[in-house]
Amino acid sequence: MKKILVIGSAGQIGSELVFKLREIYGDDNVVASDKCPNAGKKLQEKGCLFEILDVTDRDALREICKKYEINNIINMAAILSAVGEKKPTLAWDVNMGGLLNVLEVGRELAMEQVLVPSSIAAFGPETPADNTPQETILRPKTIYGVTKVAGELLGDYYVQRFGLDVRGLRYPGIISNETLPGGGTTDYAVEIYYEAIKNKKYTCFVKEDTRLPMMYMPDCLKATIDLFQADFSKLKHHADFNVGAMSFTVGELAASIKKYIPEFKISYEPDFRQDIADTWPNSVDDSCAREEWGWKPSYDLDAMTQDMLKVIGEKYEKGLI
Ligand code: VAH
Repeated sequence: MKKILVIGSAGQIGSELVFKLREIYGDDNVVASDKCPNAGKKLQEKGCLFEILDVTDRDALREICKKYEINNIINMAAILSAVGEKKPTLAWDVNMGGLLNVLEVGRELAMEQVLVPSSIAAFGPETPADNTPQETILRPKTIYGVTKVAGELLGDYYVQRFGLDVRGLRYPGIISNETLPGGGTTDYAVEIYYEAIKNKKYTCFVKEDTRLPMMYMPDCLKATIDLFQADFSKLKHHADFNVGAMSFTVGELAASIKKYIPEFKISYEPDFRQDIADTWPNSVDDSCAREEWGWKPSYDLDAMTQDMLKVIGEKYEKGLI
């Protein structure tokens, strides 16, 4: 029986992954955790098992794993790229200190699996930008990217040195309508939909021709669970799978929205996050994920835009946003 601990359950991905895992493995076999007590209240109101946990506290992590007999950990706790550039030592402490705690507790308690996501932020300006290969130059220019490269290497080390089953995906920008992202460079691709519904206009903090790999949350959850459920013996890679779904510029995103909200207006005021976005690829080659565990995305830009505008529009009508 899998008993799964999700760390960072208040975050953009964690807050939806918890419910997907509960559907598959049963409500009593998924424990949500986060350092944010308020998030815990919301999750508990929805019936989730919840524990307050700061991923940098190894003893607390170990106690929770023992209390619930956890045998699988999914760690979604992270300081993302934009906040990381403002607080680099915090990003290191959470992203690396937290990861080491998860790997060590996973090793000590002989976990079945530890899933620790990476990001396209692991790539840098020297990396081939189009159809970025699985094996390539990893010289990121953000502390977030540094922690993602180091995290991939540390995860793979725990596989080969201790035989711990560690897996991870290089998430692209993730777009969703449940929990707002917190402090990423790709947040514009979420904000734009909310502003289009509420104000019919948006001022974007990166330029119109900024092209990045992106993925809709349903595909993000599908990729995460497909990798989580994959046969370990078929994996040639472990903590660093490229996964792709789509790649678009801000201009293309705005045009997709205008198909449904013709009066939508966008303007551009690039800030420091433009410099981060400029170091990331335009698109990725995810053939290894497709070959090793059958990855296949479902959503393209227009399908995502239709669903985002529908769900956010309904929330707006109900006065929820
Ligand atoms: C960020 N949303 O913008 C994250 C993600 C690829 C970007 O890792 O920092």
